Amino acid sequence: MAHDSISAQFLLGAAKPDQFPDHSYPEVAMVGRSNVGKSSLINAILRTGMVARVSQTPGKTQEANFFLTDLGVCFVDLPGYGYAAVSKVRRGEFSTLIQAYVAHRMNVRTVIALIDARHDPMPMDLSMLESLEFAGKPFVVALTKCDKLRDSDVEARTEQVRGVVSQCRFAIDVVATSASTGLGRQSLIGIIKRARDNQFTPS
Ligand SMILES: Nc1nc2c(ncn2[C@@H]2O[C@H](COP(=O)(O)OP(=O)(O)OP(=O)(O)O)[C@@H](O)[C@H]2O)c(=O)[nH]1
Ligand SMILES: [Mg+2]
Repeated sequence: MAHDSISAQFLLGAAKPDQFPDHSYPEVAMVGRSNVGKSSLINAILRTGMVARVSQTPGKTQEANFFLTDLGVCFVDLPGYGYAAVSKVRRGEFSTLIQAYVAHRMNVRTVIALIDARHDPMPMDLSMLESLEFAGKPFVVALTKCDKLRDSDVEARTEQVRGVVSQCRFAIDVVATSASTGLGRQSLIGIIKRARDNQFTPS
C-alpha cells in the first residue's frame, strides 16, 4: 500500500434522500455524467484499491454511495446523469437524488464536478455547473481522462473550462486529472482538506 494512501470504509448506498446518513462529517461529492470517471477518481484519490465500484456499463448504479475516509471527510459517489436509457422525460434534467443532494444536503463542503477532458462540456455539464452556482455550493471542476490527451490539449481544455466558470462565484478551480496516472491527485487532496477546514467562502 502506498505510504500516502487514504483508507476508507463504505458506509451505505442511498436510493432516496431520506436514506442519506445522519452524521456530522463534512462531505465531498462527485457529480458528473455517467461513465465520466467519478468512481475511478475516488479510487485514485484514496489509493487503497477498488473502494468505489467502477464499471464498463454506464448508468448502472442509481444510488448515492457514501465512504468515510480517514481524512475525516465523507466522499459521496453520486449516480451519473445523462444516461439516455434512464428516462426520456428526464433527459436534460438531473435525477431527483442528485438535485436533492446538491440543493439540500447540509454536510456538503465542496462538490467535485467531473467533465471529460476529451470533449467540449456538454449542455448537461453546463447545467450542472449552473445548479451548483445557483445552490451556492463551492465546486471544483475535475477534467477527467487526461491521460488520453496530449499535454497541449489538456492545457487548452483547462483554459477553455476556466473561461466557462470565470464568472462563477463558487468555482474554486479547474484541475486536470487522470485516474490512470494520478495527475491532479495532490491538488484535489489539497482542496478537499481546505474544504474540510471550511476555508472556502465566495468572493
Ligand atoms: N484512461 C482512463 N480511463 C478512465 C479514467 N477514469 C475512468 N476511466 C474509465 O472510464 C470508465 C468509467 O469509469 P467509472 O469510474 O466507472 O465512471 P463513473 O463516472 O463512476 O460511471 P457511473 O457510475 O456509471 O456514473 C471505466 O472503464 C474506467 O476505467 C482515466 O482517468 N483514464
Ligand atoms: Mg460510478
